[in-house]
Amino acid sequence: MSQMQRAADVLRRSKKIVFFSGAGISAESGIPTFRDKLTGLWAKHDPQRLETADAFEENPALVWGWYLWRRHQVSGAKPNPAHLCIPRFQDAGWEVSVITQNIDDLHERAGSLDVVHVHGSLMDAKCFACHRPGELTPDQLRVAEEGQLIEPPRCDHCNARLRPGVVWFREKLPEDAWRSAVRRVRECDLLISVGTSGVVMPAAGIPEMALAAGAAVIHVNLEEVGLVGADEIMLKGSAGVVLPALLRAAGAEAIPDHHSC
Ligand code: BV8
Ligand code: ZN
Repeated sequence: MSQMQRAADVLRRSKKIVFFSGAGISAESGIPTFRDKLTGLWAKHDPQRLETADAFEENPALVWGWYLWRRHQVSGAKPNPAHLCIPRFQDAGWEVSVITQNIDDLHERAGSLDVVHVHGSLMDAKCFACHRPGELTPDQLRVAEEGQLIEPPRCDHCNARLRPGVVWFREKLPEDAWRSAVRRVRECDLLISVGTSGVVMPAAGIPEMALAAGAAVIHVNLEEVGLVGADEIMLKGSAGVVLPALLRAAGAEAIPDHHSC
């Protein structure tokens, strides 16, 4: 029995599915993954270095400029067949939720209704000091070119700098997001991990958490990921091809046989 047939079998026997996604699911939308080299001004920077409160304190204009550029890239991108396929699992009758490490809004723009962002969102800004949310005007969102240094706006309440509403390294994950992620993982029958290198903790522990709770786990990735349990299945390939193929293999006949699921 092929891995795809095994996966379709497990899917047919499942009711509650969690899709756990990383940067790889947005790659086919043209959003660089963390494994891709940074380009432009940031080429000489290591994302893990830029994604810290220290880097923001040291050079707020560099970090704010980088996030504005990433937000600009995302607003110019479109959900790809992988994002678009996930709501079709819901249409076909499965109970679906998404837990994403990504800070883009491509899952939402693809029509996914239950999306948990464990690492925050590019669309949010908050005060670096008092943590109150900050509203950005269209003018404050304007970024002319890659690599522009942009001084962040100030908090209306305490006048400290605004920062991106994302989780940086050595920062706690948002309690409510993490709690709802854990609940969904513990209640699911199947977790489909899509496009993640599984390095950054505690999010990277989610597939193991699903296995420990008795769920099956399907990995969708261009590369083989290390399987630890008998209940793990590896579907190698790009997410935009594999997810539609999985849905068809599970006999969700309603889905027309074209790429965008
Ligand atoms: C925490 C938001 C503690 C921002 C991100 C030492 C010192 C300090 C901390 C640590 C330490 N050692 C470990 C830690 C913990 C640290 C950590 O895990 N570090 C790693 C590097 C070892 N974690 C933290 O710091 C976390 N916080 O621990 O706090 C604490 C506890 C209590 C109280 C106070 C503090 C916070 C981590 C969150 C960091 N923020 N993002 C932003 O995006 O700018 S992480 C960011 O990187 C992503 O969110 C994601 O999590 C990670 C990147 O991983 P992926 O998404 O998987 O992307 P990647 O490019 O790596 O891989 C892409 C994959 O897709 C590949 O496998 C590729 O093959 C595949 N692919 C590509 N194309 C396709 C595809 N697959 C299918 N189809 C395709 N087309
Ligand atoms: Zn403030």
